Amino acid sequence: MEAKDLWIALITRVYDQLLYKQSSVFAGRTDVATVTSWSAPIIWEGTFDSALIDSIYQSQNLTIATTVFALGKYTCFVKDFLESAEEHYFVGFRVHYYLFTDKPESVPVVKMGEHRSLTVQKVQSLNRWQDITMNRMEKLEKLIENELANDADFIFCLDVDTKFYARWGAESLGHLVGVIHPWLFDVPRDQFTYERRPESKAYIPAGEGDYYYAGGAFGGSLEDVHHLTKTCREQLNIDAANSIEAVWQEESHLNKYFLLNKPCKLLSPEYMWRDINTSAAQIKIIRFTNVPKNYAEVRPNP
Ligand code: UD2
Repeated sequence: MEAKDLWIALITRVYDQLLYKQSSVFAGRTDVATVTSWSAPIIWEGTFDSALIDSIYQSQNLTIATTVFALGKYTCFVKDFLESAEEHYFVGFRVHYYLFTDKPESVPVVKMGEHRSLTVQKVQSLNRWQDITMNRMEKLEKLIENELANDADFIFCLDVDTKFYARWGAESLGHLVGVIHPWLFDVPRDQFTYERRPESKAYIPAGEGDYYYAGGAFGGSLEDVHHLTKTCREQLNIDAANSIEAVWQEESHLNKYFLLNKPCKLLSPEYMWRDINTSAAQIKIIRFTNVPKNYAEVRPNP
């Protein structure tokens, strides 16, 4: 064989191996759907190259605003949330946490990395957990409107009774991003716990809906998340005026919003799992998970 042929054979072999690596490592999940019917990617372990993603986004000097609410006894979750976020969440990026609490004095001091900061905002205490969770939409809408314009490029809005265990990085960025709910990712659509009463603005009729999204994590560009939070706040207000509260409060309205405004990227339940001690065949890595809690102990009302 001539040197030239040898060279071509070698190149072809390397190329094939690269292709194999691409297909097996980055598109090799046949056990789960990795794209929606509107061509949005669904991010699972094994569908992206974290080093490549970081190299693309890190040069852009992005700031990720990240919001959490800790009212009443939920302040007990703040330390683990922040400490674990510092270890795993957008490492190497600028992150500005905004913590809304009725007890700023009980916010623990957590050492922040370079270009990472925490702003604590005092909010009024509320007597019903349902009001606390629903009220977040209005607070987020106002935060984006009044404070974030020159301070962030993207925003993620997260539950606080949670903990990071592995990378959550730039693979999650997009202009409108939802997380598939950890309890409803592998059940038929007719079991989704959408609001089913036509009287509510969150109503989704049987036979409709794409996914069931978690209320505890969503994000995107400031503009898109502003539109989302404003719309959900308006719909929640209309429901309140009509004396109806959707079955899962703002999560029901979020699901209605995502039905009408399709997210450009979906994060798998790796990004909001049930509990670190629970497993499922499809979950190869737990990135972010709920922390088990005694509802009767931490919530202000049953
Ligand atoms: C689900 C959703 C949650 C919300 C709720 C319906 C997930 C993982 N969680 O969780 O986002 O949509 O259903 O309303 O998708 N909070 C306080 N103090 C309180 C009560 C709540 O600060 O006394 C805040 C806190 O940030 C907490 C969040 O509200 O993380 C959601 O409350 P939850 O975790 O009790 O709601 P849960 O578990 O039903």
